[in-house]
This record gives sequence, structure tokens and C-alpha cells, in this order.
Amino acid sequence: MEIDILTLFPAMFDGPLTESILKRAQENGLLAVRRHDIRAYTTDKHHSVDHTPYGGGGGMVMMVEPLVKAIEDVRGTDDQAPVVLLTPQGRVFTQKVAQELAQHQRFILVCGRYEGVDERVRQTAITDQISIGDYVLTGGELAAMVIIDAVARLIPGVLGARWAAEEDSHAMGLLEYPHYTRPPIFRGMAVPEVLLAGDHAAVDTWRRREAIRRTWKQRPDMLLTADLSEAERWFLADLAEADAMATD
Ligand code: 4FV
Repeated sequence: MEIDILTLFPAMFDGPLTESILKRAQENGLLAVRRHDIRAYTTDKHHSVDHTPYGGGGGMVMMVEPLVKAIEDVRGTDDQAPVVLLTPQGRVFTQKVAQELAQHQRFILVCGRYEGVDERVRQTAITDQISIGDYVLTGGELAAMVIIDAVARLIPGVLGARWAAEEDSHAMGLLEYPHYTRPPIFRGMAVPEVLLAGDHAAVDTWRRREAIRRTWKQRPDMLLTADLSEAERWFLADLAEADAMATD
């Protein structure tokens, strides 16, 4: 997979791209990440990339010309690669969107700064807009890093164990079940017996039920779309009933 990043601060990506799983993915040739400095596409002697907004108001706006020139140069003739603007106005990033982006051989991430980008950038060169959440960042770079991380770990071979990404909580539409490892007892708190007994079917059932329990408690909205078995629906009904009793 190839990812091109358009940014005014290429060095911001040093940390995330040069450590751990993302570093190894690039070394193993599973992932190529190229950074492009938007300022390199300016033509005036001050290398201007932003200006005051027409119509007044505070802050600055990213100028259309350097940005569109940068996008068109980086994209070249490849009209398959999505050009994604990171913006609070975008569709909200989820595991499903990560899985969708992971199907592409290449995509381009455009990091805005200041109050945002000139609207004509969207009309000219942007094919998709993604938001990582309903809050305002100083720039799109951190959002780009989040997306690169979530998508890269879905590339076959990037995560050690092939099944790891498939087991993802959000991939299954439920929150993750509780994890335990050594020691078996910590300050009197023991690891659930079922995890030590070696009965894999019982472990799987326990993990599904604990994932449902946790989702019921923390993100009941996710249960509207979760794919539950008949038995799991009865388990959920018992949880709901127990809660109703507890609050009566
Ligand atoms: C953002 C988000 C975000 C808005 C103005 C950059 C900032 C500044 N991007 N998800 N939330 N972007 O806040 O993706 O240009």
C-alpha cells in the first residue's frame, strides 16, 4: 500500500512513521508513506500558502493554487487513488472506513491548517473528506496519523498474527472483551478460571459474553447493529432485565 501525505509540517510524522509496527511495515515493503511539503508548490517569493479570508473574519485560509498544484502533481495520472481531505466537515472515521481505505492500493491524505482550505480545493481536487471526531485540531496531521495507523494494521502481514485484525472489537461490532496475562493473581485479583482451563470453546463463549456485557454498559448504541446469535440475544435480554431490576 502507498500513502501520500500533503502537509506544511512533514517532520510531524517522524515519530509515528519511524517506530514499532509502522516502521516495520515500511521496512518489509508492505507500506510506503511519502510526505510532500505543500510550500514547495508555492510560486511567490514569500512562499505564501495562506491568506486572509474574503468577507473578513479572524484567522487565515489555505490558498487554492499551491494546494491544487500539489495534489495534481502528487496524484499524477492515477485517478484511482482517493484524495482525502482531513476536516471536521468530513464523514466520521470508523473501523468500517478503515477497512474500506485498506482495500485501496494507494490513497492521498491532505492536511489542512489555519481556519481551513479555500472551498475551491474541494471542488477541484478532493474526492473524499474524513473527520476523526467532532472537535477542532490545529491541523489535519494528527488525523492523518490516526488514519494511517488504523489502515496500516489491516494490511495482511503488518500485524504479527494474521487473525489479529479480524478479532478487532469494532470489526466485530462489539467492544473488546477483557484481556488477562501473567501473573494469575494480582493483589488478590485472580484471572477468570475459564481462561486457565484450556477449553477453547468455553473461552470463546466467555469472551463474546464479556464483549456484549461491556458493550451493553459503555456503548449500547453499538448493539443495534451488532451481529449476535440467538443465545447471545437471550444473554443480552438477561443483562437488560438484571439492570432494570437493579434500578427499580
Ligand atoms: C480535523 C478533525 C480537524 C480544522 C481546521 C485543521 C482542523 C484546521 N481533521 N478530523 N476533527 N482539522 O479538526 O480531521 O485546518
